[in-house]
Amino acid sequence: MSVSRIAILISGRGSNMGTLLQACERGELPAQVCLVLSNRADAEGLDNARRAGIATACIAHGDYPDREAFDAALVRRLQQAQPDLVMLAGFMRILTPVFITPFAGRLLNIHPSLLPNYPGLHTHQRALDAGDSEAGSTVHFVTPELDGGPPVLQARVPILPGDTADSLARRVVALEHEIYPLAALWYLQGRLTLNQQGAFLDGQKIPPSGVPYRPQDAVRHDAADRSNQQRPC
Ligand code: NHR
Ligand code: GAR
Repeated sequence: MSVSRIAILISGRGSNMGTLLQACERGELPAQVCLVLSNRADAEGLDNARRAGIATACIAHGDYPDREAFDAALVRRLQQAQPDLVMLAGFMRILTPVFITPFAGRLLNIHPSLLPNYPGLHTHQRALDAGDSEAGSTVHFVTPELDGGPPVLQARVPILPGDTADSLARRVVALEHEIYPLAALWYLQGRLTLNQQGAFLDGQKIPPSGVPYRPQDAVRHDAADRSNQQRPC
């Protein structure tokens, strides 16, 4: 398979970005990260990307008069990098069709809830407040409807007694580090597509909550080893 180009948009820590970089470096993804783009100059993830020798850019939303002008600047910079796939990884600005239209069908987000539950912000606190027994994360195609694009892949974690939003976020993000590279692999292999009817994996319509994640499908060698220990074959 030829080497594809992934662009990643971040606003903060960038731990999901880090696992995607690592998967590319280890050859687990047939891709290179062609650009890491942040809307915040102080995003921790930018430093990590620079240290890894990845091209980075910062486009500060405050420098633009409105969302559309900001989005147009993002599009211009991204188009220079010629990505095959654009991945939002903790990117915190709502995007308008000015951004989404040029990348429709090759734009993914990872959202820390069991979509369609809890689109938007503060997902973990909302799950705790509702007394839910499970939380999780969903990879979905991005459309103009916030966190409303077709789900691709979903992982669940239990909510445990004494959990706080922080403890729950830690449990969820550990699984995000497995599912986001896997969704990227499916996309780069040409197995994952979006059309007017929704999201498809291997020609099959993906269910409304996404494909349920199975640890044995993990891209990471060490994650796969762990699941083999749980399920000897
Ligand atoms: N844009 C569109 N059109 N569709 C989606 O599905 C998007 C999107 C932009 C970002 C990520 C999303 C998440 O996973 C995402 C999905 C930011 C907000 C938000 O309210 C909500 C959801 C997401 C990202 N942002 C505030 C805003 O005014 C700013 C909040 C802040 O800066 O802290 O843009 O959760
Ligand atoms: C992740 O849990 C991601 O799902 C969530 O923020 C975290 C980012 O972590 N995304 C959003 O809340 C988007 N609004 P990271 O920066 O370490 O990858």
